[in-house]
Amino acid sequence: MKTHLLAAMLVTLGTTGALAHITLETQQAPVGSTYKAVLRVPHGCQGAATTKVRVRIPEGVIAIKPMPKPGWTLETVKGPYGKAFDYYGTPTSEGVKEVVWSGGRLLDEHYDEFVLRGYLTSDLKADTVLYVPVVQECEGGAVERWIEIPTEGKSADDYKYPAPGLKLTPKK
Ligand SMILES: [Cu+2]
Repeated sequence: MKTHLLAAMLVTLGTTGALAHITLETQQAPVGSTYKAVLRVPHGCQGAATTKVRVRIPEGVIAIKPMPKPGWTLETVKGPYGKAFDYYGTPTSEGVKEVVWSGGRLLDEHYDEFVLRGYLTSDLKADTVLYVPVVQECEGGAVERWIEIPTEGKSADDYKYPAPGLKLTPKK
């Protein structure tokens, strides 16, 4: 009886573990619009508590404003973009390229969300998927890199650590 229960639990954990990746709450948005990215962190690193979440801002996403999080230190890394993007008539050639929340402690058995806003420039291609690489660091030095970007013909399901994806739709 006990063995059965344990086996069933292991099967369940295995399944949810594979499905419970770091994902974006809203997985579709038009180019040429402001997008609120809610990153869902459903578990730690194989049982270890999450202590840092690093988000790399993809090229073409500008005017980033991360939401501060109580209990976490918020930092941004700024730098030049590959080109100047139009931001409501203002050419914008540099800005936030990475957002880091650190110093908190999100237990493996808990769930949390990390939020930022950004402008999806019209230079981004509609009808493609924009991937947002995220690195999750945990207690004890464990790291989970959600940075795998599916090659053509594959989907996030084909990967163990897919980057969260956002389907870009045509400008409204
Ligand atoms: Cu997972």
